[in-house]
Amino acid sequence: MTSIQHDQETGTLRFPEGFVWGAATAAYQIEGAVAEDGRTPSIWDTFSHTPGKVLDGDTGDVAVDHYHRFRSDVALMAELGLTAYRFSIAWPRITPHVTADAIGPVNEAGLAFYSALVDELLAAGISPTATLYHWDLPQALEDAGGWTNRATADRFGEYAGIVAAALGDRVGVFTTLNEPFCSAYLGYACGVHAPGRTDDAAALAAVHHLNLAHGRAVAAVRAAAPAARVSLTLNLGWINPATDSAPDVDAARRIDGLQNRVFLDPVLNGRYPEDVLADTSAVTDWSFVRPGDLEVISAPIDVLGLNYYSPTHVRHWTRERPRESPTGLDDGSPRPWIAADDVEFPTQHGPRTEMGWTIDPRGLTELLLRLAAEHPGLDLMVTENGAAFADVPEPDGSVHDPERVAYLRDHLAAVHEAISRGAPVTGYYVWSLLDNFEWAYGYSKRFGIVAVDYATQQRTPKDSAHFYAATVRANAVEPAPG
Ligand code: IFM
Repeated sequence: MTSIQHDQETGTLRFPEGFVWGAATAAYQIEGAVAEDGRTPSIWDTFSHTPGKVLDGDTGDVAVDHYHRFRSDVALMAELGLTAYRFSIAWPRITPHVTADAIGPVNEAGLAFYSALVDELLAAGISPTATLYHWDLPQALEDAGGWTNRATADRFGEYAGIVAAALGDRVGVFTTLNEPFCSAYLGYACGVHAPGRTDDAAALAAVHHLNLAHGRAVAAVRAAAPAARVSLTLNLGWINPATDSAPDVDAARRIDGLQNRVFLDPVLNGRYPEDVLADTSAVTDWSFVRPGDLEVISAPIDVLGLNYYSPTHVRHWTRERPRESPTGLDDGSPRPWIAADDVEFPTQHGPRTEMGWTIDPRGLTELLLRLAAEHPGLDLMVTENGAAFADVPEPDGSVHDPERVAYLRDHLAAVHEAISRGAPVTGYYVWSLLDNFEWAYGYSKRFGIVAVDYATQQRTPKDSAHFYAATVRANAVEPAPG
């Protein structure tokens, strides 16, 4: 890559030549067609059909019908000038009869769907990046313990090999897991995501088995598709202690351990952080980590994906006052933060997105610089970044979303800043291409740069899509007008 520029006179931020400009989605959030082509239920089908789990009882049954509309969706991406598209593959479409003991027969119809998608992308000049796991675990595996069962990691490696063998001649990057933090802690500790369990020990077993699954998948993809690059995507936290007092700094250390280092260290350094093992020793003895596991987990990867939305502010909780959570006072329901009862997340003032998430692009710069400093030589990608806002369509369907435009502009400037300070960031994927099923929030939160009318499935690029397209075209971010 050539060096980047910041035009001091115009304020234009020019990105390196060859910078990858993409958009990201995930299978359960967009595909629909949950009972077609031989696909069997995932944990998200079960969870979303369980009353009370998803807002308004929304499900991904139809989602934005991408399964049937993928050709026109790819045409839309081409109109926006995207150079890459990050999508995920629904495991239950590929091996619908997997059990804890055996992967079962391959579903050729499921593979054919993704193969056609990849061909359509390539024909449009868009590079496919395939995520192998974005949370839709086959329900049969959950019935056998899900991510608490080591066999799930073994089956995941086999599934990864099947996908890589089928698509590896055309897919340049395979990402093993998306945000294992969410799979483990939101799924098994606080239960707000599928499978909805609330068991801290199970969540830590899930952490390890997800890490092991990643390692098994790296080996399988390397064997089946030696030319492909392999990556892992983490939603890392930029963790700020409220003060530099020892208790606040220790609160930050704990959250950094649970959110960041429990994934980064085994994958990139071949060990679990001693302090996390000590902090959680009353919950589990970590005996699920077996000899040889860390060698598997730490097989080299080519790219690390970072998903960033919002900063994390922490403070030691003294128990003398009600504890705060990021979006208001803690209501006492289960938390994802295992063995960190004395940590609270003080409310921040200033702008927020519709999710209630504080907006602070500095975290993106700082995380990229941290990764570059701690893991030199590893390519970095921003694999998700974006914002939900309460879009109000005009009568003609157009959507003016100045807050999202500002969010994207500021976060792209933060990426530019990181690159200019030496971070090897090779691409950026906006979350998300389309409005879609936002997990426990159902369809109530819109992250897309393209609006979707859920009644008609009509797609309409928002102002943010036009802003992004102009950015991609220029390979540069222009300053805000005025
Ligand atoms: O929609 C999700 C996505 O599936 C994973 N990363 C965060 C996004 C916004 O919550």
